[in-house]
Amino acid sequence: MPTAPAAAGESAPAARPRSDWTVAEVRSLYGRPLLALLGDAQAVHRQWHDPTDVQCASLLSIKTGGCPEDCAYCPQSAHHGEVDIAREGLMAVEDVLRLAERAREAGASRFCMGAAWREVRDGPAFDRVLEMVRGVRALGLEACVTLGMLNREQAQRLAEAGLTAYNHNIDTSPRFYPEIVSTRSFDARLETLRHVRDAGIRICSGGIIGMGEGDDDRADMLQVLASLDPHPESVPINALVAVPGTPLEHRPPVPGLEVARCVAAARILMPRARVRLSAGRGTLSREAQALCFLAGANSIFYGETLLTTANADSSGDRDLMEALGAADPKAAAPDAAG
Ligand code: SAM
Ligand code: DTB
Ligand code: SF4
Repeated sequence: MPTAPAAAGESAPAARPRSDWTVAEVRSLYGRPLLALLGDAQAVHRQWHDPTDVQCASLLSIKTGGCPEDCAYCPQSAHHGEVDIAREGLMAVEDVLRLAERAREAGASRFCMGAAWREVRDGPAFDRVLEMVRGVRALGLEACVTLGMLNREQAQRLAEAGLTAYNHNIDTSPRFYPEIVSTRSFDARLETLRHVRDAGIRICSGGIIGMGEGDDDRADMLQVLASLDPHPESVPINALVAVPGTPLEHRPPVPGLEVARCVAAARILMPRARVRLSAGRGTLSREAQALCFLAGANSIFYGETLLTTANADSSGDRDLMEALGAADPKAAAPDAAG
């Protein structure tokens, strides 16, 4: 396997993280022997973060299904008529805030709201989402939304409502992207991220592994994320949840060691980011998850459901956090990073 120049020592806390990684460098890093990669990732992680600090983010689908986009992985696309999913219109503000309060009581520090929209359209629905953002912030929680594509003014309005972060994943490599999404371009994703950044909102952007891409695609996806300057404050690493009725329904689960490799590379490339072990965590063993936390993951989605699929079981998560000596989710406070 190819080896890369020592990565860990390059990232002293005082140094500015690099945004000039080349594709060749990142592919070489990604292909390092796993034990070497994990060791370096752990060293970088300890330089920049408290290793016992694991952020718990809560996720809610505020508008479900019937999305006009054709994303092969997504159960919410209207193109996948065979998926067994109940479409729901945009939720009422009071209902969202009640659930946000409950998530806060359960220990979440960030409340993330997702809508199955291709893009934001100005009007009453967007106004309602702005109201939700203001309400979640008023509860003392960080607020994150993922609403599809945004223009400059919409990003500005979200910033004015107090939004902490905007989630917009690049999903995979530029090369593999057209095999997964046919209704929008990779560049359009980057444009929305520019609008988010220019409005002063933190960026949450990552991707999905296990869709049939190769290691070079995984590396290239991370290279694009690590080329953003500054880096995204949060980087969700999702393992595909293969939902029956989607074109990717028969994809085998991603082995835990591959998730750990991806997390480790993300940690080395983006030392300051919160790397979130996101969808697909429910099928990983406790030991595989522990390896991912050692590799530098420091955030999870906590709660019984993701958007439409089951998440890892919450009581199992509490036991796991206790067994690992990670900070008690109930004591988690909103933080300055991520
Ligand atoms: N519609 C908006 C968009 O696409 O930006 C926001 C919601 S969308 C469901 C948010 C992200 O969830 C996607 O970008 C994708 O990375 C992730 N996602 C969706 N379905 C998934 C699945 N089956 N497995 C893993 N991640 C998934
Ligand atoms: C992210 O990267 N993963 C979350 C969140 N951002 C919005 C979504 C995961 C969705 C998994 C499939 C589902 O539950 O529908
Ligand atoms: Fe729609 Fe987002 Fe799902 Fe794509 S990922 S189908 S844009 S909800």
